[in-house]
Amino acid sequence: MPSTFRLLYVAYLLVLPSGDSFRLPFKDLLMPPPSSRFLKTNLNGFLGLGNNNNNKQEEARLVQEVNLGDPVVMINNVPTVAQGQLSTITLQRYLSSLVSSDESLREMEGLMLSIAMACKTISTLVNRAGINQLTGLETDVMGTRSGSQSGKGKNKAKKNIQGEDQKKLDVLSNGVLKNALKFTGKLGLLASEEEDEALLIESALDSRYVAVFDPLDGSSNIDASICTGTIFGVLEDDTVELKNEYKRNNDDCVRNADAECVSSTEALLQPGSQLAASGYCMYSSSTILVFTLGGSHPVIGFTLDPQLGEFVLTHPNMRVPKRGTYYSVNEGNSWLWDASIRHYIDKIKRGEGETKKRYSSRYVGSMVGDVHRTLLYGGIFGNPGDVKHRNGKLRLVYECSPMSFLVEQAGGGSCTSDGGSVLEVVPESVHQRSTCWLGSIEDVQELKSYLTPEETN
Ligand code: FBP
Repeated sequence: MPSTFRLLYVAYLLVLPSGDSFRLPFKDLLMPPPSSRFLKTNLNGFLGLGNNNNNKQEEARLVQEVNLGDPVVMINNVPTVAQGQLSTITLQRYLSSLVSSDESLREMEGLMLSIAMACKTISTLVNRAGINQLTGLETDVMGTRSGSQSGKGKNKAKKNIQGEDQKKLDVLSNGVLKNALKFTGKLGLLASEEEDEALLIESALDSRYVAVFDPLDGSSNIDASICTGTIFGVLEDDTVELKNEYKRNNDDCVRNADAECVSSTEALLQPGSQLAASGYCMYSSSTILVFTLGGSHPVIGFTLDPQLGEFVLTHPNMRVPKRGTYYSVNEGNSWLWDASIRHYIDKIKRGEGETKKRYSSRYVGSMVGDVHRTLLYGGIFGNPGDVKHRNGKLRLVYECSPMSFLVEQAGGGSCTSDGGSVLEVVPESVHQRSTCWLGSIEDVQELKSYLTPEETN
């Protein structure tokens, strides 16, 4: 903000005779010593820190003015915020700067803004869950909750296709994100953890993209207000021709060149390496949206400024530290794990791994929370699978693939429990499960040396 403007603004604060609370600061000035508080409250507003209620609109107007005006300074596709300068780069401003230098990203801009809007809404729903009685299980229309004091047990919790109880917020978040994506008109197919079948959007069949998402990951933690998140992935749709033929035939079996029957939801069953974008939004002490557009684009993070209601750039170029000192896995299942995995975790716990440092355990039980911490601090997160659940608990299409794509784009690594690449697994169904490890590149390589000793020795 130009210095003349600053001076004008301070003058504006000092001489304003209006009847609103600005009198307060003026009054404050007259009564030293709270002058520092006056400076703090108002200059904070001036600098966009904004904890002086009256300055909010003024602040939003100022930031908005800046947002629309100046192009974002990008260095190697990474938006730069000058040292000490507060970020006034909102998600909207960042995306419009990207599009101004690469028109082919225009559709992705629209998609990302809709995803962000949905995440803002879900963030509010999650934050106010207790206040709005949105905690607890989704029940059937009869409305009596199973096991409730009333004892009318007929009604039972609704379950998704994986047989998991659906939380009220699972269903609500699913509705919010599904509609936000549908209304972009840029997606012909959607797959969600909370939808039994893939959703074909007739009005946008020949769209360039399809999307996959877990609307509220870690929802088993929601009633305890522990962090949860939304996970999403966007894929290019290489089956537009097929889907148009499907529309013509009105039959779900369309023959491809090899006369094989190809379902109209084929575009959703692509390996993670084909993702055009992926990310998550974490609902915790802050609401943070982290995503990548792949290619030469960074992994980038925006924090929701509750005052501006805008996602503001806070993590311009997220890189996973090469090595960490944390492991994040549900050790409650360790007795069911393969020996190689038990051996690896045992070694790093005792400080007998490659670094000879003892690793500490950190496990929230919400993939988004555990992956976000791993992205920032390094180390390794895993859902390894075990003798009871060979393929683990996580879903390949809308949990493992989008998160592995993101972590690898940030310089980290990922693998399955047999040491293979998560991103090369070709899904056979939308809800198939997969084992999944991801984190610091050196930690993932060390793990792989236990999983596939023959390859690494
Ligand atoms: P959903 O809520 O989307 O079903 O999430 C699955 C999840 O809660 C992940 O967030 C988490 O990493 C994992 O399951 C926890 O699994 P476990 O109960 O085996 O520790």
